[in-house]
Amino acid sequence: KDGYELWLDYRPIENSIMRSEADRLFSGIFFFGKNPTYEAIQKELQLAAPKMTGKAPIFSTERLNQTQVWLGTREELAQVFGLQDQVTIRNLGEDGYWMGPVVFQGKTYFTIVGNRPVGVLYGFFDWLKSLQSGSFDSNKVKMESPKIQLRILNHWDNLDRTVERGYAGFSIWDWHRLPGYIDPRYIDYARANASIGINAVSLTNVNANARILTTDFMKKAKVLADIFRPYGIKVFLTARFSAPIEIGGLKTADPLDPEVIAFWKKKTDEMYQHIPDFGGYLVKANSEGQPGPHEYQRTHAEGANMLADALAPHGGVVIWRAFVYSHEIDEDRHKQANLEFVPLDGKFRENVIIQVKNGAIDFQPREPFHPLFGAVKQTNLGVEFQITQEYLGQATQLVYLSPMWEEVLRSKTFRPTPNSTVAGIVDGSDSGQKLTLMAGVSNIGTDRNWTGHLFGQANWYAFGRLAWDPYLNSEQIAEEWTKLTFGQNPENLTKIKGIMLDSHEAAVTYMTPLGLHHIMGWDHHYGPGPWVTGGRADWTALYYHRADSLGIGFDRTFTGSKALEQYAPEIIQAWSDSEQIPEKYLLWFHHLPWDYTMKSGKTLWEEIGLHYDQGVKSARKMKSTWESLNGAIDPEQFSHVSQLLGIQVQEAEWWRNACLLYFQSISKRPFPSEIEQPEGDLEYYKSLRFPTAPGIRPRW
Ligand code: BDP
Repeated sequence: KDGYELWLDYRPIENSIMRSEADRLFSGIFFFGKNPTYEAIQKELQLAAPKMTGKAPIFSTERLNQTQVWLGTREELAQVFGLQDQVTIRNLGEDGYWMGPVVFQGKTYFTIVGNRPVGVLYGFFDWLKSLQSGSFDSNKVKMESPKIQLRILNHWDNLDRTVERGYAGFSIWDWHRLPGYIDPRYIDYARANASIGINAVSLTNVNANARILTTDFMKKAKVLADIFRPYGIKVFLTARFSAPIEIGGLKTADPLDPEVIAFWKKKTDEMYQHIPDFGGYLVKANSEGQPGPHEYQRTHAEGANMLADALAPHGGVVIWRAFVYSHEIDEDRHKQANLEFVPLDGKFRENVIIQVKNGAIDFQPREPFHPLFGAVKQTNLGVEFQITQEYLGQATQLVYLSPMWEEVLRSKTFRPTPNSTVAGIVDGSDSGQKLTLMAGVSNIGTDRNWTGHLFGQANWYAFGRLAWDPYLNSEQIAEEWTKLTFGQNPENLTKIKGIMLDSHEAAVTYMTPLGLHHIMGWDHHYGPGPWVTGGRADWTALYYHRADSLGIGFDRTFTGSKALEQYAPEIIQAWSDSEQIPEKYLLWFHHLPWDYTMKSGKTLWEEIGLHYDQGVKSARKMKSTWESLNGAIDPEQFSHVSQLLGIQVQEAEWWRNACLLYFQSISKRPFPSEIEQPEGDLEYYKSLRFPTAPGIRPRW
């Protein structure tokens, strides 16, 4: 098994009762209508049924005698039988589905109904999953609808097929051979996304190239949009703010300039001619050198609204990123998004949503939630997670990210209501916002298994599931994915789930324990680099850990950068006290003496050492648990992960040794005696170079 099939690797249903049930149901499938989405369902079943039951499915042409399963929209069913009363789907929104038994003239039909065909598709995938994992019950009614409207993957893919922070090969979008050549991967990609509820994709890097907005590229993007449409997936593109200059021949990109306004209107109208359901633009502006409205003394709102007005007549949306910071501003990078966006609250159009990274710095192994959540009242906010593991061992390390995302989603913001959470803001239940979004920066590439590391697939899967329902728990998601990927064996399941659920804490512990952050290698962010300095300060490790002879950590309290002030009073109160703040965030907000007494009674220096060492032990445990699966799972899967875990253990040791030697050179305290002594000295670790680390920002 090389991993290409992802979680859609249908296999013989193990439970015999379930298998004969599937056999019966697959022998009479009837669709109440005809459309490309139902055709997609048929194709999927043609693929799945023979693998699951050994027989091809039978699609019936009449709805009664031969039929066992009904599929259709509420409207389609109603026209034929007036069945709408049996299925309470009406309130389940555009993407929801109802499935369960429907009795007609004394016979029971297992029925999947949506308000739109795509709801039927989502229900169908859920049904297959329940048959596959042995939990299906034809007498049970199940209703589901996503809590978030836009469940979007953000590809950071360049037009030359390099991928910014991509660790699984090149971009799957073969722009050169589009529109003429359709790579079968495009269809498999759409199937995989639809099966987990992802309904939008931004195809191109946020560090955008204006050429994607030329007619030639629109024609290429159109082909992808046409492929994705039956699967309920809309296409978004990244809009480079300076496109009016670069491809429009204008002298300015000032968002209030009439010619610029006309340029975007015309571009957008043309886009909709090619892609009638085009989703809209994703924009990174005035951040890390990207052009934006600030060049013309205009605000982010003026920039976003100009694009929003061009999209509004077509129903399109502007996704405007809050990841803005400038090295010209002498402010803790942590504070800059709130400084920009809080004063603009209420100034954005209804079809603008601000996409906020989960934390204020940048996809660190662990970050406290971003202070913009809860700080605005009349601005749509979506959350952006990074599925690609830029700062988390890239595609060599097994780090199951769902627990990290869950931690953020469940974080209490205390605003706008005392019980508000990030999830409640993002899904609109606390914030009341109408437009909702969860974005995931894709980890997908041309590698045979799509994500480089087999367990990278679990992160793609988990992202889709959490975007559908941000209140799901990571264990349940891990269990679903593991069953679909490795089968049902309960012993294997317990082991694999255990590895997954421990993996994030393990990585944080051997990389950046106790609230340390951004101490990775220069630029590629691979491996430890706590000594990194020089150049732009807020890209260096020294800026973030602030270790000196007295202690370590970034003081963001009232005595420091005051970033903590951007949170709700309840948080300020608890976190400004080094005794009360959860230790996992300690050095994120406090600069403390090396001899500071921790909850354990040990000194901070000792605890840093013990944490790094514990991280290594956890990585070793993951590896040894995996080794015990030898012979119990597919050999190719086993060997792939086994080898990568071997590297992960070495990297965990590398992190521990490099960081402790470096911090020791500053703290001037001895290694805690119980820790293994490093093999090399600090100079050795500093001398290591990784010129071939993948995913580096292209310089051209
Ligand atoms: C950082 C990446 C950089 C991205 C940037 C972004 O290092 O390559 O361009 O985020 O999100 O994590 O725009």
